[in-house]
Amino acid sequence: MQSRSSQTAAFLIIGAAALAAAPAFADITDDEKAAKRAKVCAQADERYAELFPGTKDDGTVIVKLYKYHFCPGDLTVKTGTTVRWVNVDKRTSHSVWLKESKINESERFFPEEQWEFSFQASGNYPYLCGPHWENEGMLGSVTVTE
Ligand SMILES: [Cu+2]
Repeated sequence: MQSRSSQTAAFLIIGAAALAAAPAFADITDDEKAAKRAKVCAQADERYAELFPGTKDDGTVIVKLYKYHFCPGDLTVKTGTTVRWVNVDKRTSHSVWLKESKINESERFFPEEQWEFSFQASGNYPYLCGPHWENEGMLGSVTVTE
């Protein structure tokens, strides 16, 4: 039988590993972040093509959600454009929250689900994923032009 002290030691080690893992996104340089984003977003494009083959271009702009990234992270569209956020992850649910614009957070949406918003006024719309912005840095922005 394990002694109480070895159980405590094991618990502390797990705790330290969790702490070390949590803010990993903040410890890498901007160049490393950009390289990681490019890699993740290339995978997201492949996932989208697999999951939604032959999707017609109806003028809606697609943002994929994959591995704690919005792909693309920053987007510029014209007034009146609908943006569709599509979760192409395998397990993780996400949300889209245009918090600074005082627009309610979307429902959490699961792999292969989506959420849309039509931008009717020009401006800059930063947004975040409710469950992942803080620990994973899952953030994006839409710039809407006239
Ligand atoms: Cu998320």
